[in-house]
Amino acid sequence: MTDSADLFSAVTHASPAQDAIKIKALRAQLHRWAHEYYVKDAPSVPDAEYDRVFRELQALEAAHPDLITSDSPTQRVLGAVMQGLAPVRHAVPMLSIHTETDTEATGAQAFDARVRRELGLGESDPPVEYVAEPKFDGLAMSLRYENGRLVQAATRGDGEVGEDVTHNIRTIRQIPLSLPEGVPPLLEVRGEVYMRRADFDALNERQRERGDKTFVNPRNAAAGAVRQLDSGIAAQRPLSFFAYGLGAITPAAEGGPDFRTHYELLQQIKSWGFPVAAHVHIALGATELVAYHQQVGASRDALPYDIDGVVYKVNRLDLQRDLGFKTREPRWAVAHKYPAQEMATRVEGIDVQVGRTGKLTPVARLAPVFVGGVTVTNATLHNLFEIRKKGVRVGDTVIVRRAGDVIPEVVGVMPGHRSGYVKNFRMPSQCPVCGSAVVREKGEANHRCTGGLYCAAQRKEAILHFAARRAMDIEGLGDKLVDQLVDASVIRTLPDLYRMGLTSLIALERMADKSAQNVLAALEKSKQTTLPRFLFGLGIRHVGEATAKDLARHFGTLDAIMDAGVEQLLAVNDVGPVVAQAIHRFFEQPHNREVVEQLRACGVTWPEGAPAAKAPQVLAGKTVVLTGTLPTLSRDAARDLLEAAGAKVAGSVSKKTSYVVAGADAGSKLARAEELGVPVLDEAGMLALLGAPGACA
Ligand code: 5U1
Repeated sequence: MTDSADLFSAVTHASPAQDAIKIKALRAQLHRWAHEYYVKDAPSVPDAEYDRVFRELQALEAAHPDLITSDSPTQRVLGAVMQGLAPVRHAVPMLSIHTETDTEATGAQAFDARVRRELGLGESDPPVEYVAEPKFDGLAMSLRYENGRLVQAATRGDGEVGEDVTHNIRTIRQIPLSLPEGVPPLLEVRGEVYMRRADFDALNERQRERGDKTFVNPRNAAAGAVRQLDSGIAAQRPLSFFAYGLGAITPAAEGGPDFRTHYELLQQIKSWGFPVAAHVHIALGATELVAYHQQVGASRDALPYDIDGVVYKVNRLDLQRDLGFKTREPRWAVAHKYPAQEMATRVEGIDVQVGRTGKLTPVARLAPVFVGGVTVTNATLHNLFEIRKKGVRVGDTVIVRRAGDVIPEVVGVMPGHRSGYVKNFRMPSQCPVCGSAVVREKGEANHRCTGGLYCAAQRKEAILHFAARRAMDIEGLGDKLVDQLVDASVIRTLPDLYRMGLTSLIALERMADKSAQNVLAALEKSKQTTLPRFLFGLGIRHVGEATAKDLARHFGTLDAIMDAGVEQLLAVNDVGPVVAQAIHRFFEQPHNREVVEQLRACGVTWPEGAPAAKAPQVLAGKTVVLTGTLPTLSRDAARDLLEAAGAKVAGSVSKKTSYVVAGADAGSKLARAEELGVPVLDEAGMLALLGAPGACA
């Protein structure tokens, strides 16, 4: 028996004919779910369910390789590495589009006037009907379907001959590999492959973390991905697609569709399963085109993708035919641009900013430049390695990019613009805000300030973390109040929380007497805490709840932890060199130690003692899900008890869940447990399992 047959036998014992039917059904289901997820943005099943069905299909296909078809969802990444990209002659040339860069009104008016003139329309004739669409900043693509199957994807190239990039385009989940019944036997869908801004940012962040080259903008990242020879690489670069037109298609005389308007054509493309922009709009005459340009321009920053303009097209296809072409550009369409999102300017200095989490970011101070619709004077350089990689120095002329609401960034240096010798930028060794030591962890690109509790830049974040439910659990001390307290200089460091009185609280805007008293009561209550909560609340890098618990269990007292060397810290369960270094460095900073001492002096206390004996690990290897409100235990207390007994507490129910502990008003998790036959316990059942006598409120 082969491996694949082994795999298969685990799935089903059905006959090959039944498997073939099942394979077809699973593919249809996966196609539908992928369309809902990637095209409609409306997922109808959890990812885990998609993965389960995908694996089921994979197993069935492994058992019946002869039934694998190129349009199966399992075949998006084929794994083959191409030798080069083959040329493809387009059946219908891929046209480019004439660009108007004029101001809003004149660009649209000039186009409308030209169309009217060429159509021989007079002043008394009604306005021309147009379709207005966003112009995506990506890469034009032609997708050829034969008998409903994707057979070829080609770039525009010179308009006549492009490159075959089918292997990469197949990895784009928004692009259907097969189309519904009834599509024309020959169909070429044309549109733009692009990268969403969030996907671009995440990709660059990953590149940065790995120390790899970052991409200049989403268009370049998309273009690079599309032209990869290895589709495995393209699959890791998240691409998207919008359709905006057709190329070759079965003629109406041979049973193909007979569209009357461009709008109708777009609706049909959409119903075949392709993403079409939501902002497509029918506009009457120049006035409505101008309004569209302004409206889309105003929301440009909020769009999840880059657009560099809008496109106006005459809606009636018979009028398009009348207008015809001029060289490679249609006379019936025009692109009307927006201000550029990338501009060149001079770096006048490099400052260092400290973020809320202590990260140091070098920021280029720039000669003011109008980019992406605003005047920019600062742009992020991300970190020292980015500066080195891009070779940015003070005095250089650089390209600045500002797209959407994201922080403007320096994406590259214009060669040959450096005047004379300028020193390389160096990161400061002390935090420019608080003077604490600056460190960079091994393998990390970012430098950080170590004065977490003391540094003014990190104050708000440190207080919020300290007050969080899983840390000191100070009810009522949220985002807004912390902002007010820090901005009004009531609080500078954590101990100030316990020093402030009613007067300073009620002096804050919109702070009622009762709320102020509640906050003070919550602060007072928080003074009685546990060592793990306090340790976690300090916000030491890499010290999450679990590590805080391990440290408390191992050392027993805070002083023992504060005085521990790296070697001693390494002896703690799950503490590796990076975490040990971070803890040691944190307590090495006199500022941080001082804050801890002051907190103790303010009355923050916890039971200390010898390293605690480990509770019996009666739930080792078990996964438990908590749902609903338990009669006596808080969610955190229940979690603590379960974890102390060795259980893993998870957020969702699966077949692997050992128990669900359900309280009042338990919802879908309880239903799911019952559906899967997972044992359900109440609080008493859980305590019995732990061998605990009970819990008080
Ligand atoms: N939305 C859209 N973008 N775009 C680009 N439509 C559109 N049409 C194009 C191009 C190059 O060309 C046709 C007018 C041929």
